[in-house]
Amino acid sequence: MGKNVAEKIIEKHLLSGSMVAGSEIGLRIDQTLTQDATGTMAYLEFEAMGVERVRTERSVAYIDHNTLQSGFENADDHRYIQSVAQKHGIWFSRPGNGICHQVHLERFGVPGKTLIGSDSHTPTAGGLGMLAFGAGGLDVAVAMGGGAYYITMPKVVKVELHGALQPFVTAKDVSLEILRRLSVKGGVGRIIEWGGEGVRTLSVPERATITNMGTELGATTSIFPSDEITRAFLKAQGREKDYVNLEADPDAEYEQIIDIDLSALEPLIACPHMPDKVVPVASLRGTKVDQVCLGSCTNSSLYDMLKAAAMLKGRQVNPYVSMSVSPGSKQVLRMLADCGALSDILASGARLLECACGPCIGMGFSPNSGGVSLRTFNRNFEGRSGTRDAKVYLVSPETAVAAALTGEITDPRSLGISAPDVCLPEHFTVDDSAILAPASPEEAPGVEVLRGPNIMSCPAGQPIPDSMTLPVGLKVGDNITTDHIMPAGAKILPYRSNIPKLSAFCFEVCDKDFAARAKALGESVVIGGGNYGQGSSREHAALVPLYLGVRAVIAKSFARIHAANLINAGILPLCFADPADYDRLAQGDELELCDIHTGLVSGEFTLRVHGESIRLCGSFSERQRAVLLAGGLLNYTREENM
Ligand code: MIC
Ligand code: SF4
Repeated sequence: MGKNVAEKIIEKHLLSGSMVAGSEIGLRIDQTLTQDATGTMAYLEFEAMGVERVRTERSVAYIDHNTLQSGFENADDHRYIQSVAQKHGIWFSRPGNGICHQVHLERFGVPGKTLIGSDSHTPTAGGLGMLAFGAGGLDVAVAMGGGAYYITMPKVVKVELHGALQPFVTAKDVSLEILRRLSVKGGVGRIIEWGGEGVRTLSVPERATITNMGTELGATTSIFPSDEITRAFLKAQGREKDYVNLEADPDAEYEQIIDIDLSALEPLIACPHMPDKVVPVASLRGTKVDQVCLGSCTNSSLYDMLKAAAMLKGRQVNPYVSMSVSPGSKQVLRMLADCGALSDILASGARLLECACGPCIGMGFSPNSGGVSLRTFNRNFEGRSGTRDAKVYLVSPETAVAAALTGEITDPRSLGISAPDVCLPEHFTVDDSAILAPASPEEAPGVEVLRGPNIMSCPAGQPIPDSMTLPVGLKVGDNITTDHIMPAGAKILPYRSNIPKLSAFCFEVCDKDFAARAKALGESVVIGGGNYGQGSSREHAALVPLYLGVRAVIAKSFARIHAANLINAGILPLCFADPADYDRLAQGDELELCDIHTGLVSGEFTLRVHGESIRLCGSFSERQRAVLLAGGLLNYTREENM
């Protein structure tokens, strides 16, 4: 039987398990990446494992999330990451060099290889035909140490693309269309493999926009084939030697095939506060806009920036709109400058921000009170922008610029101007001077790892006991994101390396008193709805609750990376056997969980509350059981190595 692209890569990297959907597989990981907001923890964990030098083919540490340095904390984090990278064989991308996913695509991604990154948008590299996963920092640390990365073998869904995009309709609209159809839960347990004749009409940056937002579908990862277009991109980056052809066999099988006719798409927009609340841009025509942001790992490529620059050229941003532009990398920025497009952007009145995540994670440029912000980003969760009552919409660069020019939501096709006609260059300007090589194995022992006073060790997990009596510390609803559990933004991000400090903000968006209450309770349980923990890969959304004494989370269902992070932290994630039982629990209830160890094997658990029983379930692999019983992955890995 023929194989699809995902299966071909998995088969080559399979260390344990078999490629049967639903069973646990262990994968050999060729490359890893980290960014600064999750990186300090990942490297502290790596150090705790006691491995001298990374065992991957390539590991890269990026600084891109918190580059504000509004205090010593981040500067200390950057210095720590730089020194730990140098010592342990990791490449270091300096602050200002760009957003990890954009730079990785340009300089390091290799078709057919595996990559895990401590950032949920790591699947961006799937635009190059790489099998790339977002993961918790601890999983990345283990992979750097040469350990396998474990996932549940996903089902593979094919999206068959037909036709070609019409003027002003973009790859971002393809992402929004699939979100409109499948929702933020539609990709859970699935790999989205893009194929069909329409693939040939999409450049690598466009493909990367699409694989990037597969994360918002909850997909395990997303991938494109590697073809002549991939070769041309790699060649233009001076990396043609990294090219391999990778396509699905003609008789490859898929769980499901979804058809999208690219020629039939129109400009789309995701409304507040979920990426799947998608409607046609035209349907919101005339809505007043306060702010427009161009950038993020979804839409900050040279291609996106050149299109925006062409539309802005000779025109002025509306006086009531504040527009920011954050190019994805130093390469993009330099090339914009060299060809004059940067001058067109600046002359229009747009503000240039650093090549970093910036406003996407609330690091500055927050909207005004109740403001409407149109962003080319991938997430519009409540409060993420830094302004609680802001209304954030997600759009393509073309739709963003149309709104910046008119001051209101505008279908770019109605502007009466011709669509930008942009070709990718034959050669990108390659300058890797901001990427520092690690010390040689001979020099490494002499490198001192530099730590600052804000860098605290990570909290230790406790082995899961056979029975627990726990009060419900908090009950939340459906689609709770990691931005709810552990918010980010300019005020909080500086404490990513300081869990005690960070803990004061846990669940702040849902319940300001949670942190103090959890501390007072000592140990507690959180009750969640469906798709609990969607969004970011930040393991802080598990480590901070662990620090606050959360021993278990009981939800209708979990997002993949967050469930893995809970297990890695030694917190028990359980589901309601009957989701309707969610309504039977309330904050303050005293829950009794018995025979947990038997339940870990059988997958069935019984909860006693108010003298009644509620059935819970959780299917754990043998390895996950051992991790929970050891009190988390760090303890487990230490025990394994002893
Ligand atoms: C995000 O987009 O939410 C982040 C910030 O990039 C996170 C990582 C983090 O929280 O540090 C992600 O997507 O994993
Ligand atoms: Fe950075 Fe935003 Fe991309 Fe996360 S989604 S990596 S914050 S640009």
